[in-house]
Amino acid sequence: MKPVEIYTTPSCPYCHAAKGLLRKKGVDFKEIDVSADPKLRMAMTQRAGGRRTVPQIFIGDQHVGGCDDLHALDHLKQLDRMLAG
Ligand SMILES: N[C@@H](CCC(=O)N[C@@H](CS)C(=O)NCC(=O)O)C(=O)O
Repeated sequence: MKPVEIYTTPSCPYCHAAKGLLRKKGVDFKEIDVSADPKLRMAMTQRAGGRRTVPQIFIGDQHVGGCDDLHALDHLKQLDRMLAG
């Protein structure tokens, strides 16, 4: 299983939905809370190719995108393959 990282803020419903999907799949992830650290949020934006919203999700080195992107990959049956590597 590839490492999964998710940048979040505590009050973000999209972040909770994305984490819920990962948990439902039994996927461990590293959560990076950017709510109190503008520098961390800037680093997230740079890593995410300019995207500023949370969540931003990475599987291994691959940028997945946000919550909608994660669910879309799952609907397309591509998420499990990406997670497995
Ligand atoms: N379509 C995006 C929506 C993400 C979104 O709108 N996130 C909100 C927080 S719930 C956000 O980051 N808003 C801008 C901000 O907080 O600065 C996704 O699926 O991830």
